[in-house]
Amino acid sequence: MKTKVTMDPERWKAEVLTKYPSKVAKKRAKSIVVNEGDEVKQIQANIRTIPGIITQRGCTYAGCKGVVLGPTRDIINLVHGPIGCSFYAWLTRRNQTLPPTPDSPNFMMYAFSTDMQDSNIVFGGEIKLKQAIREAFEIFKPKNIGIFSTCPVGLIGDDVHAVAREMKAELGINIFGFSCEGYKGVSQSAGHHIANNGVFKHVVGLNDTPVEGKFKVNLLGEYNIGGDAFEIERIFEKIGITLISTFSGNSTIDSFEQSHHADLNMIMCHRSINYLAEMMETKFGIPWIKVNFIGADATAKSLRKIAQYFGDAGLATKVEEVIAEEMAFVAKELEPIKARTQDKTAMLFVGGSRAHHYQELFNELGMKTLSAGYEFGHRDDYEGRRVIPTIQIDADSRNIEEIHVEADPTRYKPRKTEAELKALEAQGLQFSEYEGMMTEMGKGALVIDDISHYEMEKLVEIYQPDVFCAGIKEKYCVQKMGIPLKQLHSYDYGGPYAGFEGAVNFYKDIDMIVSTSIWKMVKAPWQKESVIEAEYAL
Ligand code: CFM
Repeated sequence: MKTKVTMDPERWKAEVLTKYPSKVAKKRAKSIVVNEGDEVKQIQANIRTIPGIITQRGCTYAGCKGVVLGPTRDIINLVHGPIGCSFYAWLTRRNQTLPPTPDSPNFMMYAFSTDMQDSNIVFGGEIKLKQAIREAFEIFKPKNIGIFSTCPVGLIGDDVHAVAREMKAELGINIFGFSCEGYKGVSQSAGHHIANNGVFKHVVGLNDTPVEGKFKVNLLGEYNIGGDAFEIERIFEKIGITLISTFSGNSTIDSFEQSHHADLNMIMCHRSINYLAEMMETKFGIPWIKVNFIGADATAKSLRKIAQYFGDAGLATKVEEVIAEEMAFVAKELEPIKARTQDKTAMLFVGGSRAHHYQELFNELGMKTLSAGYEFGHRDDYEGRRVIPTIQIDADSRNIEEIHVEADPTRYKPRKTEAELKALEAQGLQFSEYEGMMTEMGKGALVIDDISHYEMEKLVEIYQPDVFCAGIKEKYCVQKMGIPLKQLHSYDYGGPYAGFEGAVNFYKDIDMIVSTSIWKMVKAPWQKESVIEAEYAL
């Protein structure tokens, strides 16, 4: 077994910070925290990346168009902007969808853009936007069109909302706009919030036709990367849980319109969608709980929470039956793998929830998470929602509309009485709560927000994890350092990793990754043979 260099994490932090100019070091120091274990320390998050630092982050438009609305198939997501922004968002996120019939509306394989040119930037792009909407309507006859603003749209002042209203009246379909210009926030996180607001204002609750089912739920913050939603749907169907809508993996606008009929909202990715759950609770009276279907144990735990909430003996029995059956399969698959993965180490730097959720799967494999962080999580995603009242609202956050929501005069219906909620809480079911990543991480783990490329290289160099989890931008840099990288945004075209079958897929993939030394054997040409160097002679 290889011996690993271990450096005290506080020393690692101090050494890394010495390489920055003093002002930068002071700022970065607050975003790098050595986890205490019992007491959660404060971490700085959701602030601007320091110019010049290579960040993992994406833009606000990516969070709105790509992340939240991207996986919804029956809407034309029209990008108002230069073509590059569309190309960037075109099927790069690997969310899958399954239309019920071959001719059900599905526009996900297309990229729609107004393809703004210089003249549109100078003279305005609203006319071109209207033409694009008419053209898209004529060709595809969609029931819904969403307009997504890219940076220049905000800079020149095109009013996408006015265009949306005008075209909605002209064409008689639902059309709405998002002011999700890339620069609107410090990361994609702002785009999530803007998308939540838009979907809530323009879609949720439009269809009052009742939905059949005894246990009706919505799943929020599940985006069907690599088919995750299909596995979760399989489990729900097996149990008899009616999933009205997933925001937004394998989803339709039609299902969002009926989502207010659910009796429980479950949040997977807290960062991207907690706003919608809060607003639906205020307006319709639907309580929300935090769940996690990444990890077999976590899946079982989440299913038990659903059974506990509904308090139905038949449902509870069925849940236990399904867990027993699925876990028998999981345990059988895990056993031989765990012998190889036990005590190996991992690092996770992804988005705003997976860096936390995937630690569950590594725990199941007997692997230790040495370091983890989000690209754009907020303090509540690290420290738990209890810190929300203490988070200072800065100008960047104020930039994003907070919509005022009230109870719907006719449709608000509390799903449980106060006494019932209290009783459930006494049994350990937490409502409107997320405890964050840090409470579940070990003492001494390095928690780093918006990690810089330099910090990532230093982590890999010093701690030599057996696997580093991040995205495509990090992949080849880390692998060139001899450490395998597993993409947790796209799954490297593998997956699903959610639920029980997904957990087994993940065990197998990680087993292969940590059991090979191939990346250590790969040497760049200049590392194995002499090279000729030359200089310019002036
Ligand atoms: Fe939520 Fe996501 Fe994530 Fe996210 Fe994302 Fe994603 Fe992600 Mo890539 S919504 S925060 S903005 S779980 S696209 S499906 S994988 S960074 S950790």
